[in-house]
Amino acid sequence: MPAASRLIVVSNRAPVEMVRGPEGLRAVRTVGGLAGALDDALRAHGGLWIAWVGVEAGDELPAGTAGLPYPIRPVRLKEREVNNYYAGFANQGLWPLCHAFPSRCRFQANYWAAYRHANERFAAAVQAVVRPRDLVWLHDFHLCLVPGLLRAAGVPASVGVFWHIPFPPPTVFGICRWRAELLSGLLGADLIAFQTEPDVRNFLESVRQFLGVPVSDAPARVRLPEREVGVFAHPIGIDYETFRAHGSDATVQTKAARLRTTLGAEVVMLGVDRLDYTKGILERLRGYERFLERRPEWRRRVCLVQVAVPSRDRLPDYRDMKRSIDEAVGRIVGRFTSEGHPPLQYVYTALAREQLAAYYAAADIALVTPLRDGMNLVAKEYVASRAAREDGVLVLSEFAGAARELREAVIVNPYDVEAICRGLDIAVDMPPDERRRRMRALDRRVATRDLAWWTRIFLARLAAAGPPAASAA
Ligand code: GDG
Repeated sequence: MPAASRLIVVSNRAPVEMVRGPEGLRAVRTVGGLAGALDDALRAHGGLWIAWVGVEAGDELPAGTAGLPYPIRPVRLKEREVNNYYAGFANQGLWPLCHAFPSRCRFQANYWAAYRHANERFAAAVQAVVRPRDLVWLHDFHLCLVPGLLRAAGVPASVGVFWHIPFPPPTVFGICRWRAELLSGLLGADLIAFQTEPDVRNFLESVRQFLGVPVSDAPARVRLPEREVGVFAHPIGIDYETFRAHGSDATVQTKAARLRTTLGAEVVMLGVDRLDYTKGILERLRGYERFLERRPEWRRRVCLVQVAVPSRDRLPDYRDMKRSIDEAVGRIVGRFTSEGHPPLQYVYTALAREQLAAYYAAADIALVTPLRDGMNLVAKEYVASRAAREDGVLVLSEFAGAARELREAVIVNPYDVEAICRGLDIAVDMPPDERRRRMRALDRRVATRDLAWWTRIFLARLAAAGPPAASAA
């Protein structure tokens, strides 16, 4: 890699958030695995991060802000722009579309105009700092038009995109009337990576159908008249060592033991999700309710802890879903509490990292049953947290990207209440030997394909995919 090559990470949200306090604006570090991995890559390459930081900030948050080893260039967006671009086109258009919930999609012309405008802002921010040979790494569905804008401006850097969420089949993607613009925008990149092979196939098929551009499968690529765009499946990993270390940390273990005593259950089950309809929380609760109906002997002995992190709660779909979940929780607790033991604990808040680690450590069974998910990091984090102990059962949706790698999990169809219930039967009845065998196999995969592996491979491919100036030397 050329020495002069810097890494420019571009994402909708930054690894810091500006918070207004009594002394004015303050930058607070947001926790998250992705930021941690990119920190290392940014330290190694040198570079910066371009993102929207929540409120108006200056032109640059210098290295050292909130402990970050690199500067952040905030993209300025007005509140109304954010509402229409982010809450509107991204969260009410592309998010349900890509997760195959077409009836939830709201595609409005003012949302699209704001999306275009915001993408122009992001592209301008890149253009203001980019130098020949830089590697520009764009993240996710908020920025589809940025690669096309950079290409049109003749930016001499390698441009790569990682798409974190699923890419739907053309029958679904085609519902969006701006499908051609979105695809053409993405094809401004040199390299586009998705979580799984089916996402790659869906993307290539959409390009073929809606743009009439030839595509090839092996290796996957789009054959534009003047150049090729590399496409590949690259499942995101987690910061394995940190989660593994947490899992055997004495303080975490003490907290986990205390948690188990409070819950008073022989078997602890755990769900951890952003409160989002794609995560299948309601369907999971129904499956659990069915399990308690069918296996009365377990009512006194089991407790499901469902952690739901508040998310997008100003959107009507999210508020309705929250109400339905509250009702289901009330019903299950009301129906099945016996001798003062409720078989369900519902935690509607974001937990501190160490507290989350204690929940992972306390859980005999993790229920990760999204209706559709790009990958699902919770599944991998649970495995890493239980690895040292070689015990624990993962019940995993067949529609999570993670199911393609984590085949030793108990795989269920999250739309089928009976299937979830059967999955829970298998999990509670699984003998220790089988639990160990499966957990070891899961652990091996999560350990080898960790976040550092993921970053390294993506950046190596990006450096090789770009214009000659970027891949030379
Ligand atoms: C998108 C895609 C893809 C959760 N609760 C708490 C908490 N978390 C952390 C988890 C995990 C992360 O949030 C959630 O990651 P997921 O992968 O499950 O889901 P999305 O947020 O939808 O992420 C997804 C991912 O991008 C990466 O490519 O896997 O498919 O949708 O890391 O640990 N963290 C803390 N407290 C909580 O209460 N601190």
